[in-house]
Amino acid sequence: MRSLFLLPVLWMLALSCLAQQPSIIPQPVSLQTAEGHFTITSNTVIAARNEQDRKSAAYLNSYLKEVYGFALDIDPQETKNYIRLSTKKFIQAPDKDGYQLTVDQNGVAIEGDTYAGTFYGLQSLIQLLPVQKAESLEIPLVTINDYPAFKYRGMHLDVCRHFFPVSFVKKYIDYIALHKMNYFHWHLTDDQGWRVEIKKYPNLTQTGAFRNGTIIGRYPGTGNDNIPYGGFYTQEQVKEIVQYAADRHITVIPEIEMPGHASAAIAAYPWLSCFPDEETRLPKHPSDSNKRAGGKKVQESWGIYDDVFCAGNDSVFTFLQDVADELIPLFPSPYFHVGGDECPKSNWKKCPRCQARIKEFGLKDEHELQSYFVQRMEQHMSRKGKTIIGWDEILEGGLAPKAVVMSWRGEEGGISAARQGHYVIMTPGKPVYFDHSQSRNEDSLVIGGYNSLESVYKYNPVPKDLKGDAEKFVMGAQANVWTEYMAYDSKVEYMIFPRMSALAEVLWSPAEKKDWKDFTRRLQTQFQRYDLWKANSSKAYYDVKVSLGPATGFKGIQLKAEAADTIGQIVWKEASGKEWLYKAPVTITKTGFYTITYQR
Ligand code: TNX
Repeated sequence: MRSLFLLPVLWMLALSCLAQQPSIIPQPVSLQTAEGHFTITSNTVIAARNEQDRKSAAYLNSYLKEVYGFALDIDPQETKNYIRLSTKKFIQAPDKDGYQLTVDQNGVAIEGDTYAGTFYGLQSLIQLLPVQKAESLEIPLVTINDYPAFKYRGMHLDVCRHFFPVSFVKKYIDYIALHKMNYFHWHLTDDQGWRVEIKKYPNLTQTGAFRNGTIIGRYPGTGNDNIPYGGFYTQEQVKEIVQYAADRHITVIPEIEMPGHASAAIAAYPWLSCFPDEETRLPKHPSDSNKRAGGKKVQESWGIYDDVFCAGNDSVFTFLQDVADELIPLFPSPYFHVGGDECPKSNWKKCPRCQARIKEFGLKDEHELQSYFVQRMEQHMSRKGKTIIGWDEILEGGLAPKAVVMSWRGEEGGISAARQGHYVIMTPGKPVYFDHSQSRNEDSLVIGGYNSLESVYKYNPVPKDLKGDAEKFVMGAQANVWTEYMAYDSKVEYMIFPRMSALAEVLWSPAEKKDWKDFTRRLQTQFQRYDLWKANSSKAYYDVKVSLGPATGFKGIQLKAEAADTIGQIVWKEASGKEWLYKAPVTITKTGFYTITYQR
């Protein structure tokens, strides 16, 4: 009898211990807690001695102001009640961007190995703060030693299928920073819109940035909304965004798609096509706009289109080099993404100039012509000091000598490139395409496929087959966010959260520290942080999966309910109002109305 009383008490004790554990995502390499706490109030002072550390101080202030409604003074002399930011500058492990964070009764000390390291320390401090708005912010006493597992921790955003304003791009960059990630891959051109101002070719944005309408519903769609749609970033806005990212230790990689996904550019300058006089071929389905009449058009539906950049016309290369030459000074990134994916070869097969090029260079086929295309662009980029990145199709027909490969059609492309001594970034559709569903149940409109939070968490960017020397060529991984079905900001947030938090841990935390169960514990706080940031998020993690089968002896049906984690409980409710905690499959013998919910 006594043990029955004891059990609930022990359970509560266990819960209160859990509550004191910090919930930092990604999990630091080492974290020790001590009894007690330090309290940040508006009297706390940020001590920062040099300009870079003062920039981090300003960042912290902008976060505090936005979330908690107050900012702190900055004074290098402070010895009590301080948050001290100091960068040791390349003392420990210069290539690691590590940091040490100590909270004691006197204050917070963050020591970065590099300025980025100090900034990451600040991100951990931010995650020690309470998740409710308050004027005095109590944080636990901790000692953290931390550095990232992978050098490339990226997020991609397609701004072509749908356009996102500067304000949201900045917010997205903030989300990247809050996850200690360091690359933003900006997909700037595609069939449905050219989104960056190029002064030498004004039509790219005058014409190419706008379409006459957009497909309604999931491809092939139920119609076309016939509403003009578009937008682009001026070069001034690009500079502003790149600077905003740099202040957060994030590198922006621009992507200009070639040779495929070129309809918007071709609509602006038809001579970029193999067949300038041919009108844009439209998909034969309901999403065709009825406003179309002749000529080249920016596409209004999703998919892959045959009208691509002509590989036999030297002016096309001059054009693309001019575009690159205007963009290169705006992007300090060592990398420039040239696309390379999904380029149909049908036009090249029919085009006399492309065929002449194949003959002239003794190329085997159109795949080698694509390889010629990419290599020619690589030579130009490398003269300008840039390393190119391409989707894994750039392997077909031979890789350009120094190209970095983004492996998206699974991991094979990445494995093969690494074995050839090329650096690779892993972005396999499964599990890091965040345009795929997070739920097995009905979700909002999304591209097919199911990438659960758990599958993202369990992902390892270094494939099992890649052992030994080749392993070092895996720079890291990235989630891709294609926006065919994300027309507004909160939908993007819904699709990335919480999966982005899982990816951050994949890329930052050492493999031996990864622990799904503990992640789900910290996730509860992370959901509150999304709320604090006023960011939308998917709650698919709490989905209850229901399956039905015949009951024993075929007497009624048996209903089995499963939930992904052990933090909450499944509650079964009947129409009569009677409810109980679901423990085991239930046999239903009568028609009725049952509600099954998941409660924390
Ligand atoms: C493939 S991934 C594409 C994109 C689409 C995406 C939809 C890649 C390099 N190309 O153009 O938006 O699928 O999931």
